[in-house]
Amino acid sequence: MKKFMLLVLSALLSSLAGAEIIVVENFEYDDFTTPLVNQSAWTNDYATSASANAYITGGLSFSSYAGCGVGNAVVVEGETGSYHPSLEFTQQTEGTIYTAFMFQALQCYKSGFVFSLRQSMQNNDYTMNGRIWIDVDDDYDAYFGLRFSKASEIKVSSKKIDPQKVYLVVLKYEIVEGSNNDRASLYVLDSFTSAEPSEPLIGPLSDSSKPDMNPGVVMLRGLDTGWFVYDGIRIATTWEEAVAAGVCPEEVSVELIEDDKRFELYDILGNYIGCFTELPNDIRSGIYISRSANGSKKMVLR
Ligand SMILES: [Ca+2]
Repeated sequence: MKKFMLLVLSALLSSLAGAEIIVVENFEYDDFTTPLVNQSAWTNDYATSASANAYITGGLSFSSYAGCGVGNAVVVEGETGSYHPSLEFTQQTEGTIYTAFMFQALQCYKSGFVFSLRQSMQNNDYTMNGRIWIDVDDDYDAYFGLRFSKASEIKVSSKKIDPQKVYLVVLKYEIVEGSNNDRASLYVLDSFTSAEPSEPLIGPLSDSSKPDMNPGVVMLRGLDTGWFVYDGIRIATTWEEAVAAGVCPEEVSVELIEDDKRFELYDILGNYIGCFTELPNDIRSGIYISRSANGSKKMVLR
C-alpha cells in the first residue's frame, strides 16, 4: 500500500514539476475588511486613497479548473475613481502568454476595460495591451469585448454576460518578432476545456499604430464601470499550464468519514492518495483536497 501511495505521489509530483507556471494567484488572503493592496503583493499605481476599492471576498468556483476552491477571491468595487490593482511577474520577452482566471461580473454600469496585461509598473510606462472590455448597451445588457491597446478599435462579441454566472476567461497574448505586430485574443469559457479551442471568442487583434509589449504585470481595473470578481489567476506560456485541470472540493464524491481525527487526501485531479490522521512527512508541495467529518477543503501545501 505504501509503495502504491509513493507511486501515486511521484506521479503527481512529476506532473507538477513539468508545469512552468509564471503566476498562480488564488487570493489566499482572509482579511475581508483590509484592501487587497494592503495585505498582498498587489500594488496600485495611483494614490493610496484610490486603492481602497478592491477587497477580498468569497472564492469563485468553476468546475474542473485548478483554481477552483482555493482561498478566496477579490472583488473590484467600481463606483468612483480609477485604480489599477496590479501584480508584477517575471517580464516575458518572447512566446505566447496565456492568462486564465475565473470571472463574475456582478454589475455592469457602463462600458470600459476591466482587465489588462501591462509591460511594467515603472513610472510613465502605461503600455497596457490585451484589454478585456465590457460593453454595456442602453438596456444595461453587457457583452464581452476586447481591445488591443489604448484607443485601438474595440471588438465586441455577441456573448452576453450573465451576472449570476462564473466564466473562465483566457487572455492570449502573442509576442511576435518585429514591431507593432503583437496579437491579443480572448476566450470566454462556459465549461472547462483542456485543449485550446480552435477559434477565440475575439481575435487575434493587433494594431500597427501601437507599440508591442513584454508583459510583466497583470492588472485589474477599477473605474465606475461595475462590480467584478476575479479568482484563480494562472499565467503560463501554454494553454495547458494556464488552463490546468482540477476539482472543486464539493465535487469529490466520497462518503464523509465518521472519525473527525482522520481525513482522506486526494490530489488536484481528485485521485485518492490515502487516509491519514496527519499529513505524511514526505508529502510535497502542491494542491490537495481533504475530506473528513468536518467536510472537504482544498489545501495548498508549500
Ligand atoms: Ca481563490
